Amino acid sequence: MTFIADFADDALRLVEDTTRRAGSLFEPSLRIGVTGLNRAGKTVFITSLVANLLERERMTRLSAQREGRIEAAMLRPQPSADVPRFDYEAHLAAMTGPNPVWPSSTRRTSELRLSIRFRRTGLLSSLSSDGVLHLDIVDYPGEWLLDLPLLNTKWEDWARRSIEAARRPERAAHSAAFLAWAKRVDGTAPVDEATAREGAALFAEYLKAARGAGLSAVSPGRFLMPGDLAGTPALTFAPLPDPDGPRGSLARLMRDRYEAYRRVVVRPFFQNHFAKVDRQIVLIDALSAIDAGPRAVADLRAAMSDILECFRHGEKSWLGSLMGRRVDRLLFAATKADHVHHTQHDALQAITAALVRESIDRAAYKGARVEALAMASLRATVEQEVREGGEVLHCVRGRGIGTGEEVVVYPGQLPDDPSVIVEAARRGVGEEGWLSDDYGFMRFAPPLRPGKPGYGPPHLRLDMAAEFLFGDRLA
Ligand SMILES: Nc1nc2c(ncn2[C@@H]2O[C@H](COP(=O)(O)OP(=O)(O)O)[C@@H](O)[C@H]2O)c(=O)[nH]1
Ligand SMILES: [Mg+2]
Repeated sequence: MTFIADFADDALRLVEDTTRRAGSLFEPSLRIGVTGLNRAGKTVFITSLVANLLERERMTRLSAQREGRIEAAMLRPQPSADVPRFDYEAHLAAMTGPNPVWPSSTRRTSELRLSIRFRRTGLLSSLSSDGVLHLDIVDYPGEWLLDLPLLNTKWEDWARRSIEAARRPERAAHSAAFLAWAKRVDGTAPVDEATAREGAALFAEYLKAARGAGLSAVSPGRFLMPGDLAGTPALTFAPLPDPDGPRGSLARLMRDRYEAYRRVVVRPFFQNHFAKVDRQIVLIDALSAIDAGPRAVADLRAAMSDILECFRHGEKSWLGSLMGRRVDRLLFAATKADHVHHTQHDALQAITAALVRESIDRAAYKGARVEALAMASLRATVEQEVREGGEVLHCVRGRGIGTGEEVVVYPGQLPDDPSVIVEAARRGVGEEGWLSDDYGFMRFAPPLRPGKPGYGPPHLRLDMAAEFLFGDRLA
């Protein structure tokens, strides 16, 4: 009986494999990972990208669209049975309804399949049939990517480094309560669950506060984004200044749980989700970091370099065995560029590129094609010039969140030379608040009734992101 069951199972698997292979032969699919830290703009990006691929008049920098070769695009059932569907309809309704609001925040992985039928380019195109490309768009928290180094870090090293990080000046304000706990407890004392839980809670609070204050390179990721794992033993640990202890001690319990975290959280994520991605976009809220000052920019740079590490697995044997395919295009996109006037977009893009450039150069990076872009998934502002004295201020105008009233804001001026900001970040000193005083308070509601038939939601350079991520696959 077992034999037959096994056999049936194998046969089924064989059929599945064959269909998948046949499917991929005639109708290729491309898995696009969309990531970024919480509130970087993943949900808005996916919603607007899909809406603009369904209604394509605003996508002229996507070459297949410009050349009139896209025949149809439609949402189709996704291939992964175990990942929730991205709730496209609800998010679009929120953003483009009669009283537009930003979509509600989500904290888990989700997926959506959009299939595009297009005419091929080239001499033989009249002879060959239409092409079909299935885009599988996967949304996952960037916080989880920052866990990659844990796979290769022993408990003792991780504990020591995490305590050191907590003691850094820019984190001191957030970590005091946790550090006091760490100082108070004796790791060699017998296990006491209440102490472990207290430590884990204080550790998580510190990480969340650091993140809330604009720091980016904060991990372990699930302490910020627990998903379904909140309260499990795998998330009930914290680093100790003295990480060694005998059997049955608190330090030993913490070590076992750190190991469990690596085994049941980090490894499966990289194996099951990350490893399947073909192309990746990393959304970053560079403007907020710039506004928060050099330390936040330095931290963003560190986070970007950690993220970039995840894509260099070709050079690391311990990673290579974990990862299947290899991401061959990677886009770092500074989002919410509609917060500044278009005269600033190139500067924003240059700063983003400079932040990535550093880690690429440092690592003699030979992996994916990496690019930087300044964009807005949903453009919430229009531009306005305001004369003040003899000067012209480049302002943006939009509906204030909450009130819905029109406001004109001068967001400030980014330096033309990106090295000014990158240098200040490297030294960790320099002027706080690059942007105007208004910038930190600035939040616009989505624009009123952006929809026209044939036109998706208004955006900035979203079509350039699309061209980079999959334009070549529509040829
Ligand atoms: N002005 C503007 N704001 C944006 C844009 N994209 C995202 N936002 C803002 O950023 C917030 C977080 O975006 P969301 O997509 O939910 O971030 P996620 O946590 O990465 O999924 C939104 O609620 C908006 O306030 C954009 O293109 N323009
Ligand atoms: Mg989201």
